[in-house]
Amino acid sequence: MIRFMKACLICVAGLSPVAVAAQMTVPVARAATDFDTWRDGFRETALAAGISSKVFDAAFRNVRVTPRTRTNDTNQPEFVRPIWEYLDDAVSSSRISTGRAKATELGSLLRSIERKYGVDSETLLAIWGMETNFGSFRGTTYTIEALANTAYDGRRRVFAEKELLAALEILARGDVTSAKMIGGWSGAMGHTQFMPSTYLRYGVDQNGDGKRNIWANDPADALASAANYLKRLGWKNNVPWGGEVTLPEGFDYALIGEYDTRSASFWNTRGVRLTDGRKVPAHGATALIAPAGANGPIFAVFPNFQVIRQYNMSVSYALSLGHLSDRIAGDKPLQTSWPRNATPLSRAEQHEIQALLHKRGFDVGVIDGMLGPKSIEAIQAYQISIGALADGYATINLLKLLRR
Ligand SMILES: [Ca+2]
Repeated sequence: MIRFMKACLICVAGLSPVAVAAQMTVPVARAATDFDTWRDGFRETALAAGISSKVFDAAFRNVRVTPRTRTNDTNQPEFVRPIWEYLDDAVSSSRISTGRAKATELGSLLRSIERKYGVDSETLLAIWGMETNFGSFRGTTYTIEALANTAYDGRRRVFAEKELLAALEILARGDVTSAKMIGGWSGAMGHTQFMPSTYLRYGVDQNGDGKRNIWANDPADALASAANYLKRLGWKNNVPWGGEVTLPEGFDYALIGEYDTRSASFWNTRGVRLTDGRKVPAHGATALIAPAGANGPIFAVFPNFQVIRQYNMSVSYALSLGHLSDRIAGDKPLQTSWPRNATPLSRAEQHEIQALLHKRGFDVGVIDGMLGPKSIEAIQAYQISIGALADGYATINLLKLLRR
């Protein structure tokens, strides 16, 4: 284990994964044999799927077990990161200012993408900023090696092997050479961190050189590809994703919930307002979400929010992306502060909350330690049943109540 951690420090220091693997002694020597077994089996799958042996063997020529991929994959944080910490990083002042600078620098490119795909430049800049800090952290891992390690590791084998087949198809087409197919350890590639299957489906050639090149320093193809993806997911141009709102005294918190969509007039009649005092604008099905409960900011979210959620399933990601795009466009920071002194819950405690709610007959959906919209609804139902404020927010106190 100590050896493993040392190896990881070495790889942070900049040695290539292959060099790191070469320095590992006993554990890797054993694992490598198993890796070869996995690779030979997957080779048959790939050949049956139409990948030529020439493409496969060239793509896998120096691919080894890499401690980088495996440690990153297994060292998921034990505590669930509070949404405000996520937003602090994602919507930092330097990211906002870089986004504004890029808006000027790449104005004509962004306008041409917007005309073609109907996705505004601030949203694209926010994606670019969130994914790779505007292209500055596009990863250093050979995508085949990244995915091969995930597949070999076993826990996400089906997913990783499907993406590997897509990556091999990209190489077979000659869209990029294996030397240039570089990305993150998860297998996401280029400026907007597309998985290989996403690239095959949504990648486009924006700069007109006949190739869909999301790996180049020129971000044109990657940004247009992200715009194309959002468009295909149903993005509506010139419509906000949502906005922070204020609630009137005595508001019924049971109405809050991502699945509980209503018309703007429904919310306006009940006294909901944007933080600048304006009425909630009519942009179709609108829900209210309270990601940190009644003591944090509340948001009205429109259909574009759901488009972002399909792009990346995390609510923290979707809110950060939306808010970053607003800030790049010149909007103010959030008006309500987050409950920053709240004790973060661990994945295990969230799991326990779900299990205890389930035991009491509340439908939490899948009991997986992740509190999605279904679990939030179950918390609200429980809160209503005990006469508490139904904001759906999971806290240590809620867990203590459930344990009784
Ligand atoms: Ca191109």
